[in-house]
Amino acid sequence: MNKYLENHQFPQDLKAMDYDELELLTYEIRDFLVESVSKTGGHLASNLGAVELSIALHKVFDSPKDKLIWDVGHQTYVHKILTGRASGFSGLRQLDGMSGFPKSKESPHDIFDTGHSSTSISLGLGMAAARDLNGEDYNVVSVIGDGAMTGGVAFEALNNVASLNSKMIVILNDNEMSISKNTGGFPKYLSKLRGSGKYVSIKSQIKKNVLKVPVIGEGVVAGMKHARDSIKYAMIDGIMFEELGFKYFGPIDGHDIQELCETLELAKNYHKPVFIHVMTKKGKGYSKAEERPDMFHGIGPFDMDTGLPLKKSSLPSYSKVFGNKLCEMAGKDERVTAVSAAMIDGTGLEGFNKLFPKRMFDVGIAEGHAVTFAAGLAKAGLKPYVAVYSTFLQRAYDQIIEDVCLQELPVTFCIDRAGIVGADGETHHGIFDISYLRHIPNMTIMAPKDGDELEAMLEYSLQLDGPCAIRYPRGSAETIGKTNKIHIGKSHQLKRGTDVEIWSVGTMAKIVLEAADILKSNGISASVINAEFIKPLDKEKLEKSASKYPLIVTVEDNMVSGGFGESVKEYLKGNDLKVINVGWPDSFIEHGSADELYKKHGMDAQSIAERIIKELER
Ligand SMILES: Cc1ncc(C[n+]2csc(CCOP(=O)(O)OP(=O)(O)O)c2C)c(N)n1
Repeated sequence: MNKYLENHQFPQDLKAMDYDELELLTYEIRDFLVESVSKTGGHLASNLGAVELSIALHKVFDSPKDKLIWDVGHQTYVHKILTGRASGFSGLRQLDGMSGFPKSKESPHDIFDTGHSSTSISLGLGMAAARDLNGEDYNVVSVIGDGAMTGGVAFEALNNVASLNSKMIVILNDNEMSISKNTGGFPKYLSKLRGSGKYVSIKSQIKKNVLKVPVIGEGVVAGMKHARDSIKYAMIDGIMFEELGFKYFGPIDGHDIQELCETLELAKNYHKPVFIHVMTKKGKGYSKAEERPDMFHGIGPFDMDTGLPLKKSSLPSYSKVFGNKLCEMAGKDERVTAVSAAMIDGTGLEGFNKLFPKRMFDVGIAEGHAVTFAAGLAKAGLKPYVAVYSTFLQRAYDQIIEDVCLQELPVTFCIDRAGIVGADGETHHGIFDISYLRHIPNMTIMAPKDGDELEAMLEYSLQLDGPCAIRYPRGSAETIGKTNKIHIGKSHQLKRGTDVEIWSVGTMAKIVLEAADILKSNGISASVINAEFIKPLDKEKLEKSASKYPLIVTVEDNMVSGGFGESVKEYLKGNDLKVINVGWPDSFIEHGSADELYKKHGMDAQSIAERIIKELER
């Protein structure tokens, strides 16, 4: 059935294939992608759009000697197929299975472990500069999407290209989409380039430009004789990329393999930085993904015929609870505004965007800017809510300190995907935020045990006149007992007990209550506290507990290092009791389901209970 996928060794066999065979290969790859991602879930639409580009790159370049660097890395499935990893797709994103992102430990063809956006040009430029210093000879190619190009880091790198002038190739994979429609001035500029119509023939323009180049000029022009006359390039003098020190080729059709290969050959032989603008269609070849590229950006297992997800929880997600509550608050308070860094849908703000479009600010993939922009809103009297995934807020650490906390501005960080996120793995787990926020002066940090408490905390945040963060996880919002009124720095007891006290942070309450049940069946009576506030600590309650229990255990979905538990330990230092901190260890946590990872790392109910039993036996 799979004539090419099964019977060839990639990438080497690509070199001998003609364009017709490569075309047939695109069909096999697309079928393979849709079928396997429908079973495992994953990033489908971006990969369907990058099939021809990935094939052309592996045909023209010699990976891993030549360095192919993929921005974000969610679009590397075809690259994985073409580097001998098709068989890994049955275990894609599963524990001990193949990662959904590039991993240098997985293959020498994966140059860098990526997951966060907009870094590929910086990395490529760094490698190109090192290559030149080392006197080596290989190509460096950075592939970046139009969404990722909205990130400031990408612009910093572009700015640096002119000073270094190292030979490298940047390929802009422009599908006019970030996760949803791309926004801002740069995408508008790209759309102008696409519609400029200033196409000129390859021969006259490239000859004109390339012949100026000593040493290689003649050779390149000779090579061009093989290029088809039909290829068009827009070599528009004075366009932004040219001004930045690149030779600009494009826009070209990213689904025409021959056009791609011929352009890449030219770029390979060019002596200066080259910028190739490639037009692709997100979701190409699978109608459901072409119609809803946003939905198929990242999707769980789905039915191939209908395109509908196989599993759907009857409970709302935390993102949904947040989005709905913010709409309610915005209806009553005109100061309420929302800021997103290209993640309106993921953070549950699509309803807010519809109801309050003027108060919804999507700033592009620009977390640092999002935070300072929110500081500006707050400074001018508004009440901004920055909805952002925990892992991506890492980008804005300095802005949080300098522009929000130092200024004591009432910006509320609604930190989604806090804790373990599962299949996206190392680059995406939100397990650092307590550690990177807790030590910042003026910051209040809360974590709800369930959806009702998330609503209560959001409501409470309205009256706070300073920086505040509310962290909540990926997934469905189950109700865990009753929700109390929120008071600054006040925790509440979820279960009474006499032998040990467990302080639970946020939604770990569910696992902690299960652990308490296991303890009970082992004759141990455990008190369970819902911390509610990570900062400030409920010092009064902690002091009482310290005099009552020989053992206090803290449980949080964050690194132990710098986490809530360490602040409890520090506060209770000198008391005659033991404090044990349960959280993620000092290592990067792999991909897998949340339940599997909790178990593997001693954070499931059974492991927590066993650890407590052992400790009490000592
Ligand atoms: C710093 C950071 N913020 C947000 C994201 C989430 N994210 C992953 S892919 C993506 C859109 C990327 O768009 P583009 O680069 O155009 O690639 P496409 O998926 O359209 O091929 C976003 C916002 C991220 N990976 N990194």
